[in-house]
Amino acid sequence: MSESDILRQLSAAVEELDLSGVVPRVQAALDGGLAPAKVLTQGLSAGMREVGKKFNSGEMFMPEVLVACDVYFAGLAVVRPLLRADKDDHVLGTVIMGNIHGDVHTVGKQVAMPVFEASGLRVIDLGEDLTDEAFVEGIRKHHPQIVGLGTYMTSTFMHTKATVEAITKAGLRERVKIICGGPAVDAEAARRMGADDASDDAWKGVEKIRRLLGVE
Ligand code: B12
Repeated sequence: MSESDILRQLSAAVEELDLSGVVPRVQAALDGGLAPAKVLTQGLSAGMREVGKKFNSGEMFMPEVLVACDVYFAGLAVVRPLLRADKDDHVLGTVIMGNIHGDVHTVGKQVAMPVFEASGLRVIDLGEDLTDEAFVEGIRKHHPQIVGLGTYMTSTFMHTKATVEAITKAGLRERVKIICGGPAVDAEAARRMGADDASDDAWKGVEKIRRLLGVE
């Protein structure tokens, strides 16, 4: 089987909600010599991206999206330890990720984090429904170059301003770039609220983070 056929099979496992088939497929791809990063970005994540498109167009419904996430995570569990070993020598930078106060949507963050990891970023998950102070503490503790704000509702996206102000007040704003993520974000509005950028797509988010880090 060609490499592109194997990658298509991995993507299909996620799209077809093949929970029992995904791990053997991932293992076979790795045993066959496919790079772990490729298995994730061009296989499993490509499938998850299709699921997102189908959800937005009404071809798939939320219960199916949640099963697709389970399939994705089952495959990811096999690949993730190998990626960490792969990437230790050439980490692009550290990202701390967390959901802004009042937001408990977890799926988007859980999809975005491995996409970021696969692109060479070290990712630290601070959690959900975080106070502004938790982001300030996260910066002090982990020394990230990037702060990823998970904002999945308009109300929590609008809270960006307060979170950025807290980071500024703590004297930490110059040390980090701030990017918002979620379905309701807008880059212009994010900048007006003091952040640096925003993305409603993890893969485009990686490009934006690379630009913020100055590594085109
Ligand atoms: C599943 C879901 C829930 C689940 C969450 C389960 C869970 N554990 O996550 C439950 C049922 C709990 C829930 C609750 C609520 N929800 Co809800 N929910 C959704 C739904 C249907 C899907 C979200 C999702 O998982 N999408 C799939 C993921 C993969 O997409 P994503 O989040 O956009 O993530 C992608 C990118 O944004 C990016 N990304 C994600 N994070 C980050 C971070 C960074 C830094 C970057 C760069 C990129 C990035 O990467 C991902 C892949 O590309 C959306 C509808 C929608 N179309 O989005 C509503 C939605 C987000 N919910 C909404 C609402 C209003 C609520 C509730 C208030 C409902 C209610 N009345 O009770 C509560 C509030 C809960 C709270 N306090 O947070 C609204 C928000 C509307 C708005 N604009 O304000 C939406 C848009 C539905 C709607 N159309 O009304 N919800």
